[in-house]
Amino acid sequence: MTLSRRSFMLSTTGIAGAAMLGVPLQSAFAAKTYRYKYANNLPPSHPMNLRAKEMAKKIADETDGAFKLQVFPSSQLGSDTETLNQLRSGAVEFFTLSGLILSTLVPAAAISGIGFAFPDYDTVWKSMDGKLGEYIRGEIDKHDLIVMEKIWDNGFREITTSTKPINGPEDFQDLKIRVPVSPLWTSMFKALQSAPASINFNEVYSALQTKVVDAQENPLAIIQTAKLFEVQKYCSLTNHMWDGFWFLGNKAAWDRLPKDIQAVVSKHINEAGMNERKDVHALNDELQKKLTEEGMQFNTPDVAPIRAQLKKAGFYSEWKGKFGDQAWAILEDSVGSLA
Ligand code: X2X
Repeated sequence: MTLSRRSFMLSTTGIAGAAMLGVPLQSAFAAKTYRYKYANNLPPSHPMNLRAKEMAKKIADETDGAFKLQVFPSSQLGSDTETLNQLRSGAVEFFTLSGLILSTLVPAAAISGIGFAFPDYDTVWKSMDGKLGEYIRGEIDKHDLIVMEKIWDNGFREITTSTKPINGPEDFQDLKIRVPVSPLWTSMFKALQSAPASINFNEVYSALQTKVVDAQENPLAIIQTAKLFEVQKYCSLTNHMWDGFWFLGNKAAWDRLPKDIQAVVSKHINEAGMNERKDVHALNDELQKKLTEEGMQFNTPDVAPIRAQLKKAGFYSEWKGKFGDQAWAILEDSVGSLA
């Protein structure tokens, strides 16, 4: 068969015909190839990056090389604040970001980070895959960004310090604690009467090492993979907040992709997110033992008085006012009453 005849057959018989004729399936995708960047703030060994690498390979395979995703872990392209700007300008096409940090652009995205809102993972996934997540994604959509349906897990956050365990509300007093760059985080730790400092994640290790701050809070999977145990002694299991990463894309870059490529890309990103959730959950269950071996000392404080302090300080009523009654009702429908 001559080349011209083959391409004639391809255009008239379509994909199924091409496959029967043994013509490579890549012809089903656009002749153009796309190379997109995906940035995140976590170490290469975190499940987020292990799953991202796997997903990039699956996408390249399934598009016969038409779509190549380059993964940039560890804030290689800049801090979260900088990368969010690059995502908006299109310098970076994809970025995973905590809803609380995204709230500097999309205020409603912080609502899932309200202190002690989620009692357990069941409630997290029911809410984030349900009405609450749908509401937040709707707000993100208004901002020239696209967002994948499945939020990736960061986890329930625990407090580490170099100075003392957190046993109750009094131990938060004047605590020099690093928090991500986000009004909700700062507000929560101010309500606990700490002295929070907003620092992007790429500077957390050195901020702890040089004692710019004495404490930070993150899920165990991060304390382990970012080696924060090297510069922190105590870990208090407060589970004070659940946090997840929205998988965001630059809207113009997304709209440039042919529909068939979009479908393959979003399928694999969402699938990888579901797998990452399982990985993180498993890690957070098993890491206490490993981190103890690394020299960390664990304790499990009673969180009721800590939560009571947040209420007393007006934290919940202040944020209910900021998010508005409608959004707050969606949150309480999902997680139960926060009054
Ligand atoms: O900055 C953090 O602490 C981190 C890694 O958990 C987030 O991205 C919110």
